[in-house]
Amino acid sequence: MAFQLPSLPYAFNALEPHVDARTMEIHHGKHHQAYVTNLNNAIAGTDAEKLSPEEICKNISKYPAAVRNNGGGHYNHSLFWSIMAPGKGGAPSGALAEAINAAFGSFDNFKTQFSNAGATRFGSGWAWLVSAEGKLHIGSTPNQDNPLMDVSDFKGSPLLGLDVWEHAYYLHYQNRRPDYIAAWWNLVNWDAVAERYSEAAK
Ligand code: MN3
Repeated sequence: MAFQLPSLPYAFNALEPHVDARTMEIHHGKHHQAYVTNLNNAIAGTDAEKLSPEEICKNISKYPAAVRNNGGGHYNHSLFWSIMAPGKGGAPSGALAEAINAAFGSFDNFKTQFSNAGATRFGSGWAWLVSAEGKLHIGSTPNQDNPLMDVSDFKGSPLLGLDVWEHAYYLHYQNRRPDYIAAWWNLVNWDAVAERYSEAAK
């Protein structure tokens, strides 16, 4: 098997009350697992088995839809688990905080714009904070697309991603996507985001 489901770095119930245990169990164990399984099936016997998810995404126009959907799904969810952690939230510091202030005026403005990108993404998709040519940008992508993909209208190095598919929140929040987004800020692991920012700057 080329790709494997990464284990969650915390327990299913660790993100409560903001994201409930049952949602995490299904989201990680069923949804993410299905992306991994379907990606492996879609690339079986091809050269893509030797590539990283990043490399596949950057050349996604060369692949069939099954690779775009499931390769994106695998990359996006792996990132998503890694930028959340229990007892986090708050605000970034250091170079990332300065870059956010420079791009969006203030951390509060950034949060408002990012929340809005997630809330207004029609149907299923993701909200993103990316770094591109030394500047930060907020945007969103449909389905399991992401800003690494050569087919995406919105491009950059993903620093922070928010899953706004209904499967990410419906059990607990039903149709109240904005409530899910508001609660999710309590989980953002800014240390992990800052590490991605410094990697992207290299
Ligand atoms: Mn999801």
